[in-house]
Amino acid sequence: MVSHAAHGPPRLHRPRLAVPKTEGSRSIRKWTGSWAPHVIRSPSLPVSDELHLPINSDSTVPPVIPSPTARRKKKRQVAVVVVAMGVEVCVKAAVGHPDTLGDCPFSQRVLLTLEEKKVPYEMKLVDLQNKPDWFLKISPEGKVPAFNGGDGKWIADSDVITQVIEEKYPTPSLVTPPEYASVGSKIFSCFVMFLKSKDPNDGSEKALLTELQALEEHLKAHGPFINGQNVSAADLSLTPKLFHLQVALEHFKGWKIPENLTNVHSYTEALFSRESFVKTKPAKEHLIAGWEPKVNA
Ligand SMILES: N[C@@H](CCC(=O)N[C@@H](CS)C(=O)NCC(=O)O)C(=O)O
Repeated sequence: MVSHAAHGPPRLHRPRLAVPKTEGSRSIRKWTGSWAPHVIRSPSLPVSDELHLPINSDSTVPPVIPSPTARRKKKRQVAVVVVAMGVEVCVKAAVGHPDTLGDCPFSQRVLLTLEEKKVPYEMKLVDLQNKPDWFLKISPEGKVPAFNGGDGKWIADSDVITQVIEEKYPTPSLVTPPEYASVGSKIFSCFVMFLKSKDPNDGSEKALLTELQALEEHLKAHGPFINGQNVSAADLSLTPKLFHLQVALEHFKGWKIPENLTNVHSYTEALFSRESFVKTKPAKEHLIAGWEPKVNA
């Protein structure tokens, strides 16, 4: 994974080509300029078919030998190389640490989806405190995640992005059956209400417990995951939110998910220890730093 914390997408330059003297019937061209050659975006090529091109100045471009007539007519030639653009995702950088992955659960949801499907991607960290111009151009609302599937078109919103990823990379399927799609969907808003609440009697804790209890019952009947034996999109949406809930409520309120919700506990343990999650999770201190201003507002 490559991150471009403070910089935008790499600029593309036309190469400077030197056409050396003809050696016998072959003409060898060498790159004399810096990378990169003129690029044609080719969304039709799958990422795995990306062409790996010579990139140092000594590299030899496979010779294209024009006929003598063509050579006379066309003195200057431009090499055109086809490169498949890869998947790119803009995600939140940690507060105060623009080079470190941050604590956006919606960004993590997208990363989890790509990781579970083993789609290679380039991650671009965005400092939301200081949004760069290149980011505001591709995400006018200034929100992460933003996703480019390789065709240069940027899309926002994790609901839309994960749907697009599912359509483009259907294997393994992460489709959640419609009847289970909203399981756990109110937990995050209830958690935020309770976290920000300064009134212990405003019902926000009870509302969160009701939602966690509903998840417990669903998992008991259909688990271990929302859609049974296999992880699906609903789990990948909920897991980062449950991580925020667990870390932030313990830190700010000394509150933990009740022990009797055993299925919820097994669920979070199973998901938090998955490779995809370990690879994409925020550090606890960054998650806490992300919530601090909202809790103390
Ligand atoms: N509904 C959006 C929510 C995305 C969102 O709210 N992202 C937050 C970061 S977690 C954001 O970019 N906020 C803009 C800001 O903080 O300036 C999604 O699912 O992608």
